[in-house]
Amino acid sequence: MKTELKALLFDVDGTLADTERDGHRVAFNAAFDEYETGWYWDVDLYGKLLAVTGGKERIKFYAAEFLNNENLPANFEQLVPELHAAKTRHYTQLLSTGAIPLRPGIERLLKEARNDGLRLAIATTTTPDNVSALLEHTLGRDSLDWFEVIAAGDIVPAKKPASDIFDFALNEMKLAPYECLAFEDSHNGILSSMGAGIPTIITVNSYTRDHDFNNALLVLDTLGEPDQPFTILEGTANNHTYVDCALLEQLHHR
Ligand code: XBP
Ligand code: MG
Repeated sequence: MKTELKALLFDVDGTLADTERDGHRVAFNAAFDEYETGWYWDVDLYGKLLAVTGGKERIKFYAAEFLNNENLPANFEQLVPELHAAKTRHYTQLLSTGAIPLRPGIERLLKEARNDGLRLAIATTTTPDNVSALLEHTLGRDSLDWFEVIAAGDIVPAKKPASDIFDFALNEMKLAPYECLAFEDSHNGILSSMGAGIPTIITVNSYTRDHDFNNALLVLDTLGEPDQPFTILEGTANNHTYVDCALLEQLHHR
């Protein structure tokens, strides 16, 4: 018996929008300047730091891996949440300028899915304010209501690659994983979504192009648009050139 596709669950950073290099990274550096830490995360270093999800966790990982203990401020443990709050302020301010657009196909697919009666949710490690700011400044304030659940940040104790954030969203929606599809962009992301048992479609970005996406339903460069076809990196898409609900139904029934 075929199971009906009922819901789409989206990651945010790297999936809805290319936020890491020109968004989060820039905001971390602005916070480091504000607090005069003397730290600077360049594009390459930030790629290494993305191994750890969550901003507070990433700062601690940086300190552990890239700084000598004697270079750490005495009040480091207390400083981390302060730095992170400043980073969130800088990041949401940056988004309010419209600096970061949605990735190709995202707006089109979200609207089509809503029209087709598919339920929508978000599952991300980023701070809830960041999700609201991105949606508000790309799709408009009303778009927050398009998502039945916005599962974000510290709402679960264990961030991706743990499956907790997707488990949380499924539980809130009273859905089984096989009734859904997830959209992710990274190795940690697919470990989380597939850990929750949700078949997953990947759109890569410059930081995640070489990640291991074993068992993804499909790996693409973007979701594509009618006039801007996707490139398939792994899998098959039955002659489709962009991701629409018809393709999602086919993938889901495989
Ligand atoms: C996204 C992240 C986030 C952001 C920073 O991972 O790792 O930590 O970089 O967000 P994913 P905060 O896309 O796999 O959910 O600073 O708000 O924690
Ligand atoms: Mg991501």
